Amino acid sequence: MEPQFVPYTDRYVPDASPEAAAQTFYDVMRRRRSVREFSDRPVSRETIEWVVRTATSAPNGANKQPWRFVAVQDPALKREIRLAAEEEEREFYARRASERWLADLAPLGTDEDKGYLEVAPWLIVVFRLVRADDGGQVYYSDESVGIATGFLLAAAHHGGLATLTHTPSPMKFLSQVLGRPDNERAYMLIPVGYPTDDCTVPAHALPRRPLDEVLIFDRP
Ligand code: IYR
Repeated sequence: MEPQFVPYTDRYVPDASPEAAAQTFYDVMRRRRSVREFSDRPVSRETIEWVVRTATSAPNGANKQPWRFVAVQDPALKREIRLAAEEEEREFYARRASERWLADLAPLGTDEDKGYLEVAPWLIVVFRLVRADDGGQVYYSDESVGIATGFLLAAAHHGGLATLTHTPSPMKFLSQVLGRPDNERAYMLIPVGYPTDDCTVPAHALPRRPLDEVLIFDRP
């Protein structure tokens, strides 16, 4: 197909300088914390639609958009997902995880109890397409879905909502419970909602490494 181009006119121009605008965004994003204590305060379907719409605006391989988002609100379905996830997690904590992995998780205080999967008003399950629905190729689907998921987390946070990047492994049960076709692979399970009033988060995740450790300009 011949390439066609259109003028890039709908540009986003911040009100502030790049330095100030980038810092303002940092001040928003640095306050995102993964939350495991959700309240049952409702979140509208329209909010979920905007958040997922933002995710679908992500750059991706050859614009194949190799993703699918299943937003679960039905209590019976959330319960099914919780029970199946807890089954995997029990196996993980009792047998699958190495001693080293468990030691690395200790500061987070996580365990196989995933009660929040029933409390959060929404569970967004992100699926990655390994083939298009018509059997066609997709490209860089891991990278594409990772970027889209990042957009989703940022959009939810920007809207004042808490999220958790939950990856019970293996996640095949999500395809079964949600009746997804076999060109889709569960990628991440993301509870979305509000933290409880007395919500706590692990101190362990802060502070972040200093910038000069992770950002190198040119050649050292
Ligand atoms: N999936 C398990 C274990 C777990 C693994 C990592 I890496 C984390 O950062 C947090 C938890 C669970 O959700 O408990």
